[in-house]
Amino acid sequence: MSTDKRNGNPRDALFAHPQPVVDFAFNAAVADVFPDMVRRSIPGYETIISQLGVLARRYVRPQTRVYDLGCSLGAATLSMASQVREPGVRWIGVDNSQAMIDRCALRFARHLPPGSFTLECADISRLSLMPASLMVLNFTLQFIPPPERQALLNRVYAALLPGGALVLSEKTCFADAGQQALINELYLEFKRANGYSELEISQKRSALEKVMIPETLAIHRERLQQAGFTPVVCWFQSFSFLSLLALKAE
Ligand code: GEK
Repeated sequence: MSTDKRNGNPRDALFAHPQPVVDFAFNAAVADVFPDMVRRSIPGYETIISQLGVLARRYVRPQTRVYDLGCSLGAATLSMASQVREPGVRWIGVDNSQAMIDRCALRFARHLPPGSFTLECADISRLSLMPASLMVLNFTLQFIPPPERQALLNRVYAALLPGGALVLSEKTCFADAGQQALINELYLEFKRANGYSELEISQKRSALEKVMIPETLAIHRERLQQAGFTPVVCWFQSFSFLSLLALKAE
């Protein structure tokens, strides 16, 4: 397996050879190349991860929980934990991929104080959430079937403490066909610029088609408002990838 010369991460070549279309799954092969895959596939990923530390400084309260829902290898939590100075914070990572949780556990054990974190292999749409000051859905809601999204956001809102926050990052789509086509083109260039071949791009797109369902910014805003969040602010956007900060009143 080749590695990225800059950081030694195994390089994502999962779709480099012709293969039958199979729905994308977060299995061990994906988990092994995930840092490289996510950096080369999500424009602005590294910026969002580092800025999550800044948002966490503002919203994490002493002696409270912080949930990282769909935590993968825990990059969001590690960034937040590196910035938060409040005492007694409990970091909770949840993912329904055992391969991700196993690798995340090794990282948390290396970088977080013993006893400060919990990792759970579970489906976040069926998880009971405890009170928390901050919740993060960093590119996870897009993998939840759309009819289940409102109920999940309602539960996130209900579990947040007054003054708490949700950070919701998503790949979105545009209602206007012309804007959608333009953004698609630019995103293709981003993938090519990051070394993905036409074959890799098209095979990955087919694998994700039924698994990852982007929606418009308007739909996300409406759902968050319906859950009770106000205000809902878009604090980051790169092409169709954006991140929203949604607050629960004091
Ligand atoms: C990061 N947040 O690096 N329940 C729990 N986890 C789920 C579910 C579910 N129902 N569906 C998908 N996942 C991370 C990146 S990746 C984004 C998140 C991407 C998990 C899935 O196993 C995967 O680890 C994660 O959500 C999505 O900040 O790969 O585009």
